[in-house]
Amino acid sequence: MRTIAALSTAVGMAAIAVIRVSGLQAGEAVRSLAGPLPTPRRAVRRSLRHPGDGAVLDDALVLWFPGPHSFTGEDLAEFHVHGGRAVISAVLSAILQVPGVVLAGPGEFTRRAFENGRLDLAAVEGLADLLAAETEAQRRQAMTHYSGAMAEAVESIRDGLIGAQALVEATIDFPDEGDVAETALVAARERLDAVKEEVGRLLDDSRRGRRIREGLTVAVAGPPNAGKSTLINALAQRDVAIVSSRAGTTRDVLEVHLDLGGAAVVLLDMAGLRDSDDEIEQEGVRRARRRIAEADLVLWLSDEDQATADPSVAAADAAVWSIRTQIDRLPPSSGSWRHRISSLTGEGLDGLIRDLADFAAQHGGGEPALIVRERHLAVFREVNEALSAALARPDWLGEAELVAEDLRAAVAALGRATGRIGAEQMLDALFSSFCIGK
Ligand SMILES: Nc1nc2c(ncn2[C@@H]2O[C@H](COP(=O)(O)OP(=O)(O)O)[C@@H](O)[C@H]2O)c(=O)[nH]1
Ligand SMILES: [Mg+2]
Repeated sequence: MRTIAALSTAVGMAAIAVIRVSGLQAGEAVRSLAGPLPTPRRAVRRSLRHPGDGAVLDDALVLWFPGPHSFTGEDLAEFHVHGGRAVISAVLSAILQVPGVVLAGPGEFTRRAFENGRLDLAAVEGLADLLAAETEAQRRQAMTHYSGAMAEAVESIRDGLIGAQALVEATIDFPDEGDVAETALVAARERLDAVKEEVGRLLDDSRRGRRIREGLTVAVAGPPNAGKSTLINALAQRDVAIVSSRAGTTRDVLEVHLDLGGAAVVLLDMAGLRDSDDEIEQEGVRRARRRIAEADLVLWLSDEDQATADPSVAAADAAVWSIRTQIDRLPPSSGSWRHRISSLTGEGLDGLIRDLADFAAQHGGGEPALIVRERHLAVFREVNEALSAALARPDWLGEAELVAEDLRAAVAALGRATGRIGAEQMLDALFSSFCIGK
């Protein structure tokens, strides 16, 4: 396998940049540029020289991690160089002159860590989430996955399943000892009940886990000119951290990522809901209605007292908060509103922010969850189905072989939570979500 090298820190001006090299030739790269290999895992200061003409390239820190005790499981070297573009480019191209060293592809360091058993699949996902984490809740959840929370949970569930399976299989092997078999099956069923309860608890918590990871979506809806965009801009000026905005066209849905007291909230600014002959506007309204249907919370904004919400809002699964806007211009005289605000004067905004933060903490905060991705959900649903199938069989004594088969299916499904799934495509997609150098 070829040795890979890449810049592992972000591109741009910085005090320090880290270049990593992993593979059989990593030691050779150190020797060519920096002289004898340093003591493992100790930073040493070296002049980096061009292997051809000996010209000094930079004054750097060099770290040497011999395999298998490195991030990738291979020999790995790190060069901590000055962060200028020309420095990085000179050092990297000198490293690439060492025979057998090539530029790494996206996620290739992490992929090697996975291939060499240094990280399981869920830990790789945790690392991807850690690099993408924008809020404290996301960071904590990603960190538990990176630290092996999934492997731990899987092991404890697997112990329960295998224990039950052994008991069931014993009754197949010794069919004549009826009483013993009955006792064994009762014990097996008890174990399975406990496992099923644990899996059910994890599944119940999965919505929250995915909300922490993806952010709670709050659709800001209302008729045109209700003040939707102005409210979102006003929130940006308040005590709320705007993490990022993903812009579309004005007719599209705009996502504004907020950090509300450590929880991720995605505000959706959307087209005003009304019937229109304009095709582009119709498309905007269609998209808005679709996002409303999937939102965790809908803010229905109106600057009129007698506004009826769009049917898509009434049909939404989510909670709907009615919000009367522009009260500085048009003081409300009636109507039952959860909040009355003016984005212009700021009246009512702090109350709305507090309410949103409480909602976010309740629905998308708290302790890290275990099921945080669609993939995890699919795995645990499959485990759950196999368990339910086993528990639903009326005659365990007569159907012991079938029960054992259900349990084998549950164990196999469970293995996919952390294991290698055969599906190369899924792995390719996961690793390409990393940048080059990760
Ligand atoms: N006086 C006043 N005008 C507002 C307020 N909020 C929005 N507006 C005005 O109402 C118009 C429509 O606002 P906009 O946010 O674009 O509405 P949207 O179509 O719902 O996004 C703009 O001219 C805003 O300046 C407010 O709280 N007070
Ligand atoms: Mg708008």
